[in-house]
Amino acid sequence: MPESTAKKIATLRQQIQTHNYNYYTLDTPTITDAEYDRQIRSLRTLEDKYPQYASSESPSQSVGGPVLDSFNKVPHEMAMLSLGNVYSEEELNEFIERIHKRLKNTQELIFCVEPKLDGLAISLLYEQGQLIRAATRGDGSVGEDVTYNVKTIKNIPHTLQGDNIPQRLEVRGEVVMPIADFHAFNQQALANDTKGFVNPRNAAAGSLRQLDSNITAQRPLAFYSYGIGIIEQGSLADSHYQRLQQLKQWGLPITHEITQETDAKGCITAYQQLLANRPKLEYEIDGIVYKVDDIALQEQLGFVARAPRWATAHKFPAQEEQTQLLDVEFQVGRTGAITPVAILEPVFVGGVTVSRASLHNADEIQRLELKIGNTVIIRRAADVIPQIVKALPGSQALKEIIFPVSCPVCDSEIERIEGEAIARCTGGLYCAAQRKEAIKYFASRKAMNIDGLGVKVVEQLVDEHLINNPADLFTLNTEQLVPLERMAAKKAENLINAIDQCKQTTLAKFILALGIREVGDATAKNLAEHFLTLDAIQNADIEALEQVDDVGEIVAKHVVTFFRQVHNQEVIQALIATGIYWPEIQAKESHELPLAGKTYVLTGTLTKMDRNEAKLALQALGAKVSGSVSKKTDYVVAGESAGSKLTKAQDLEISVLSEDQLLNILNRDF
Ligand code: 5U1
Repeated sequence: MPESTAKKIATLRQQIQTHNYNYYTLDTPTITDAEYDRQIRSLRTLEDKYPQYASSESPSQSVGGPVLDSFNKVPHEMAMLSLGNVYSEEELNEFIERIHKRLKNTQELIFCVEPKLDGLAISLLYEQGQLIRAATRGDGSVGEDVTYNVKTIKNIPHTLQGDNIPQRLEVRGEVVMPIADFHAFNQQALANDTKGFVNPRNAAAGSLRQLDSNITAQRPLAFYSYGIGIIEQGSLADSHYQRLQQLKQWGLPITHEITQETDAKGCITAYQQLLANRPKLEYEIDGIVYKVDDIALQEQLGFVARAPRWATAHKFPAQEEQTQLLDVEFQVGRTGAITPVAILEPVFVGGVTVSRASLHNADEIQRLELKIGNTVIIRRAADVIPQIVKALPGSQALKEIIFPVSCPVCDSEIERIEGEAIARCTGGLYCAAQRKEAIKYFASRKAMNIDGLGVKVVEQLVDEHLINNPADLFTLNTEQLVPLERMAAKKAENLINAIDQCKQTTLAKFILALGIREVGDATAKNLAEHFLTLDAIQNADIEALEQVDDVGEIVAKHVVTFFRQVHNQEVIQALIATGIYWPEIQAKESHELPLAGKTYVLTGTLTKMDRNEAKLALQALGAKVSGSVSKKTDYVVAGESAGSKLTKAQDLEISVLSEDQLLNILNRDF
């Protein structure tokens, strides 16, 4: 074994510890993440190759340890206490009053004021500057040994840096999952179809209490110190605030919002400032802690009933409460999106009374396994809309939640495209919820181009009940318009003329103006040129629609469903009855093209051109290209990994072409 190996390992460990300190304590990394990863990898490679140098203190150990059967019990040498609470300025004054009384003095007190993190309390034991054990709080007297797990938390130093480090030092603090990491973790869980966590606190607790520390190592946890337990053979400052600064010097993280305040007034100002800043903090907090700063006074005050007399927590309004799910309503948005909304027994949470919460879509109801009558947990983090995070397991369930099949506003069909989360009402022209948007779109420049019928005018016309759908525009007269805001007689007259003039249009613009989902101007033009008449488009089935350039299965379904709605048909008839007209479209002389009258289906992966290119090239030669195989199909072009369409073609004895055969046809000199 080369003599320099031990030295190499020691140097790498030292370098990595310095980078950890620079990154986590000083917030000023001096190397890139990639370089840091390279150093960790080099160290691990050496440690794997020369196991005689393995050390539990090595920074490489922050990837996890052996899988345990259970956690060992750890008796705390000094009990881990809990905190009393105050809920108002008055109660804070009483707390301070009690301290003055006990100390038998009235001199001004200095308080160290810290955010109260909403995580999991732990104790870290350092001997000769090395982290040798980490334990949960447990019942305050006995905790659980979570050393392997804690060593994976990136901002916890395995070795303290600097001078005057006591021989034995117990540091206490909170493990949290930062809010941004919590959201990213849940997002990933959703994508992987695995369970996420209800809130950052549960995420921290669930991640830390893993018997396999390799799992903990993959969780984005962070630690912040708030106090000291045992100190042996070493002395520390006699101010709590200074002690926290000392911990920071040694490489232990502390929160950024720690201040020193004088008496109640300063404490209350700090409370209000922290509460206002709460939405911007990187970690979740549930209050503020006021501590007598002078350690000698702390010792004089002592404890009562397992809580110190020298400290108290001032809680913020709770961000989670439980209540009952009374019902679910289905709201229809401006674009027809159907949103389930939970109706709740009103509950005070996050500083406001909440009686409704969006359930977003049908998948969310399923994910939460929600039933009417359930007791649910409502979460309203500051400035965030209220959310149902969980139904309490085993709570009463009175009724299933049934997603409607027809629109609760206009009774048109509700459509949900496979793979899309949102369900939508298809009564675009008629539905009262979509009225304003439908009319604005109808009148817009690229559709019917009604000059002077802007967004504001449409809104007033609908609000004043002068129109309910686009056809009603053609019944308006100047007398009805003049009383509207900023509508002089001349303007009203111009608008009536513009409405009248728009009647002369094109079939493509009329189709576009109907506002069918995913039918933009190019698709509307293709539909018009392909089918030539409105009747033909209205009567086309999915297969026929799929013959049109740029129309796939989804758009074809939207078109069919739109025209199937009786209410939409009625509005279209009313529009035509107003005298809207367009010039007849001449059919393109496609029968003269070489592939006229032939229907092709493309399936599987084409390697020499993409599917759309092939479709356009075939259409340019007069062929129809369909998305599905039927008796009407003449040829199926089968690319790599062709599946059910190829099988169907074989069953129906339809000619199957390879990609090369297709290329021969496209390149032929007709
Ligand atoms: N910031 C902070 N949180 N926290 C929690 N300080 C703090 N101190 C605590 C607890 C339970 O207890 C000591 C005062 C004993």
